Amino acid sequence: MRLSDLEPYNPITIQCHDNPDADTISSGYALYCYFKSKHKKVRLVYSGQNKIKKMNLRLMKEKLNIPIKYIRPSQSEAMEGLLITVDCQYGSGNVSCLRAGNVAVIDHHPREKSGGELVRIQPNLGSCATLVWSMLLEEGYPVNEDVNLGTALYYGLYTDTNQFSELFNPLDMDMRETLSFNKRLLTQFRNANLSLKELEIAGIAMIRYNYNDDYRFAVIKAQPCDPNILGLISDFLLQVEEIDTCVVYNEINDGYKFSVRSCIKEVNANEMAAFLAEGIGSGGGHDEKAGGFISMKLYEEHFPVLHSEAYFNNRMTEYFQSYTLIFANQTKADVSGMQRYRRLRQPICCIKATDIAGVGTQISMRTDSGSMDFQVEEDMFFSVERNGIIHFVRSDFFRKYLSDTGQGLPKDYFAGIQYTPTIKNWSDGNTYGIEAFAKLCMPKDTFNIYARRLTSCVKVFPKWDDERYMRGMPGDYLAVSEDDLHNIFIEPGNIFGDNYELI
Ligand SMILES: [Mn+2]
Repeated sequence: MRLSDLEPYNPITIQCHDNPDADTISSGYALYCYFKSKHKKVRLVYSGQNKIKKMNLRLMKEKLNIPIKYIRPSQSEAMEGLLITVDCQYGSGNVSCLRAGNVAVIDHHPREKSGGELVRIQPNLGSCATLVWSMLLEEGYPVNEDVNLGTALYYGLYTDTNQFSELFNPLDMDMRETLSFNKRLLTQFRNANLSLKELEIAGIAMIRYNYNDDYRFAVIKAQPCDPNILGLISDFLLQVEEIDTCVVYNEINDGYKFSVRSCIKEVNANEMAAFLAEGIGSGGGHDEKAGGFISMKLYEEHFPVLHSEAYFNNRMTEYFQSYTLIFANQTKADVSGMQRYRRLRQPICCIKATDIAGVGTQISMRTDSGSMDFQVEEDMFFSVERNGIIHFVRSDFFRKYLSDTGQGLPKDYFAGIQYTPTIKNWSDGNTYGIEAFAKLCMPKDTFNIYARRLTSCVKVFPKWDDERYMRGMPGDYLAVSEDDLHNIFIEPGNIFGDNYELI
């Protein structure tokens, strides 16, 4: 669904979720601006038991002139025209149900109900603000001419991603860098983020930790509060000597919002967050900081009688029991039970860093499957697979196994993924499509491996990097180079058949 699909309707009511936060307000406001520009009769409303009280939100409303109005849940006569729920889904527990003939949903939470034509849900985005921003751009709306709107959207993303620390989606990053916003106002909002009550909640939460000494993790449940407190507590917890990883969560907006932290190289927080939310929500982030959201409805369907504290503790334990570790430097692979494969001569996208910019330039490469930030060095190479996975390729490896075909990237190379990979050059501020620098390379057929399909999770610290592991899940392949049994690595299952053939 695009915004232009909603233009036939008039009047239009935009509804934020109850107990609105900065994200729902900014997303609603952006829609308000859009439909105003289309000369619609628009209202921006919220309902529920509580009116907006928090100082940062009151400031936001006031300083940015956001015309959001409170309406009582009881006074809801059937809505004329169209009702759009934003940052929430019509019929969910966190949004008072206003009666309406036509309903549209724009949200970044896990989908709770199927059906509905006027629905746009992208649960992997850090904020709903990002989703609305991208929808405005789709219609050519001049977002950057309106600093108030830019400030609102920026603050929406800022608060929904724990001050950007849990932000990981490439589109979120693009928005963060592109918006024009008022810095002074943001500082003001930021410094009115917490109330004294929330200070107390943070303090109480910290003394009620749950500690697992087998796996050195802590779990904390906080009372309902600003989600930024979850990040604050979890950052603090990691400084405790006995704690390696932690999850801090609370119940908010009809679900559980949580922050995850890890300070050990054996656990990437983003994977732990995804594991905690698997099947009932969404989670992600970075190696050290990540977060997520679990839908209450889906949680109750899956775990009707399980207390949330038990869920998080069990699930953390399961996480630690779910994988085996391989340190390739110290391990000579046992290839019995493995089969021999030849790497097919399938072209692969490669990039030479100095083709992008001069040595020393700061670069960000972004795809659906992650991002890579680096400083350009002489003789530095990357490969980007069709599914968006980026690998750093050592130059001696590049020369030994790959040759440049001299051709550009075929148009359909990234056809299977959503976000078309980009490269950002931080010295000139420009963003480019990856194809501008891509070399289509061909593997030399000198590369044979032993491999076996995994039936459980394995983390391999490869020979060339004992700080970062490659993770293999059931269905992926554990692979070993034929000529070096210490060269152990993971090949993703979904593209293994395209890249290798049995010898
Ligand atoms: Mn949100």
